Amino acid sequence: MAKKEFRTPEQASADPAAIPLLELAEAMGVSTAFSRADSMPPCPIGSRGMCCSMCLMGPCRLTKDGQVGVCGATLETITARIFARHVAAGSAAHSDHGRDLAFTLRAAAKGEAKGFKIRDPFKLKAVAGYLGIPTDGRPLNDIAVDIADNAIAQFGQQKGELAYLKRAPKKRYDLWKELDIAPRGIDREVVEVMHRTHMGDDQEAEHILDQAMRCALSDGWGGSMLATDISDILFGTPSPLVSQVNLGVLKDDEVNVIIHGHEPTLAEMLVTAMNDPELIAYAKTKGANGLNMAGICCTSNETLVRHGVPSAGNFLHQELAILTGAVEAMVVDVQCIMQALPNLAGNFHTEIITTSPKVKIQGATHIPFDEHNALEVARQIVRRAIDNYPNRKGTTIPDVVSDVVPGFSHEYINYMLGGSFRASLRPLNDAIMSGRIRGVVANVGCNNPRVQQDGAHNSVVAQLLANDVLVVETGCGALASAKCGLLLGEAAMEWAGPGLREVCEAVGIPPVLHMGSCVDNTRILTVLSQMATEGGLGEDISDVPAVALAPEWMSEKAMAIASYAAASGAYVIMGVHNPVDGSEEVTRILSEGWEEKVGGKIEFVIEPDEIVARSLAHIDKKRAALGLPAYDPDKWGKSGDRRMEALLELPLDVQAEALYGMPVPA
Ligand code: XCC
Ligand code: SF4
Repeated sequence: MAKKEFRTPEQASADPAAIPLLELAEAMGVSTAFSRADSMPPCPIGSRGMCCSMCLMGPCRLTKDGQVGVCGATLETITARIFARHVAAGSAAHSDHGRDLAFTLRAAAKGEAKGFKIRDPFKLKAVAGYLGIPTDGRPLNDIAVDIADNAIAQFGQQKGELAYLKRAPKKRYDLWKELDIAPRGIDREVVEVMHRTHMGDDQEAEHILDQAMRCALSDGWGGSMLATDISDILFGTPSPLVSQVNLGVLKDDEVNVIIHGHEPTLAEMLVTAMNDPELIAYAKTKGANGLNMAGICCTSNETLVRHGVPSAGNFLHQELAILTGAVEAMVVDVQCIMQALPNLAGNFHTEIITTSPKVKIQGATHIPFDEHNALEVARQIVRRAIDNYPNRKGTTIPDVVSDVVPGFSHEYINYMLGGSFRASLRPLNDAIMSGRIRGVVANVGCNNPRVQQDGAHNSVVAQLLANDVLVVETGCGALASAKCGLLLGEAAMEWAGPGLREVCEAVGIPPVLHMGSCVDNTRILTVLSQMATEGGLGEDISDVPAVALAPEWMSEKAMAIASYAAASGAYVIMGVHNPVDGSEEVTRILSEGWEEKVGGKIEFVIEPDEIVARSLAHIDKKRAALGLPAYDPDKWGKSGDRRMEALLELPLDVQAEALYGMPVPA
């Protein structure tokens, strides 16, 4: 066997904050996901979707086309089954998060969840409207109980269809009905994937993958969309604010509490507890100057976009944060939490605290909460963190932070483009139609230690901006852009092409919009639906010059998102490697097959340059199909701030003549 190759820190991460900490890990002789990935290459059979373990006659490891499992299953059946199960797990994770929020909303409205209340009555009424719940003259809490009950019922619904499907363009909705992939109930679709992929059931790849689409749609237009909506009702709909991102947000002289995972519920209460004067005073008695909260992954995105709680970074920063030695408590809830954390934390004073009744990790302290006692539990956790502060030894906090302006909900994008009285996406559609903006790309998804951290995210986003593509982001992709300064109006404008820059300057937005956490990819579905129905960009999501990317994905949730995006009509490109590579037929179904069927598709493309090339080609193809002018960067950049800058270089009288049409009097 060839000797294992370990990457240098610079090869492992594009983020300068990661470098000193990866060096420290090496010096300490402790492993991280980066080094573990180097020392354990992926299984060559499993990574291509060729290992079936769905019954005990196997596992059957197929190595070439034509081979079959003990039961006779072909490679395409096996690969499709594995893909579908990943989609089911991802959908289950997102949707279960939505379910818990529905229960929290119910408890809050009934006055049974101390600290929680309805923060956004406008959103409450909008959601009631989608669900057909009357609002006129009714107390907010009564409406909220009805919304919660309706949402909870959609999880267990057996027949009919999910209420939010009608939020898609009519053409899309009709297509789902016609193809019989309109999801009936959220839990039902997950269960049906599990059933159909059990040994001896559905054995036609395309048919299995149809159910994968239906299951994913129940996440995108069901569980995840409800999670976003209910979070907005309970915690507020995001609007832009200023904050900071990267490990430099940790404070050398304060008690650092990191929240990590996905659900905003406990994190919201931690925000309250961390601002409690009594607890701040208590921290001072332990020699700390105050309390500092920061996030990792999507719990971070939730609190970043709503409260401006700084983010310590994305997925691959979770271990690096502990390596700073400055974290008193890392409070985790659900999803994307590495089991390596407690072991690594054992080298420092950091306490890992699991808080979800669903997640226990050996070596971590378990302090479970539910919506009824979240505030109390949050206070208890903060107290523990403070008590841990005197145990801190040396720290290595990289002096790296970026300013960010996150918080672009679809409501805010409408408002900012149209104003409060005529909120609409009209100006965005117009800008795309004129060609100032070439198209829209959603860059989302994880980090994956198999590829350089943030390397692909940064590369594709920079190239897309230069090509006048407006970029919207969520999840760890958004945090990657945040860390490299792309989520800030002025600095990021330097990256934008001339047309995109004009539009962003006119509206006052950065060219990369942070729209929230992974479940908030549903905000992107809403924007795309609205673009498709606003006029001028066709009448379905598949008509819009838009692409979705996950260049560094790793989680099953990313597969669910990719599948619902494709089933909604989007072209999705995923990086890293092709998990269905073992079957040419399954690779074909997900791309050409789905494109013929639903107008959207999934392709796996590793090279960032190729991802960009395919994205631009797709955008241009859609522009041409809509009869829009071909993209021409030379047409733009002669107005807006660029024009002002050029003007300011000229003699004063020329400036005045250009600006006011008359020379300045001497
Ligand atoms: Fe997890 Fe949502 Fe992926 Fe990041 S991006 S690694 S899923 S935290 Ni959704
Ligand atoms: Fe093997 Fe078939 Fe069992 Fe899969 S279901 S493990 S292919 S025998």
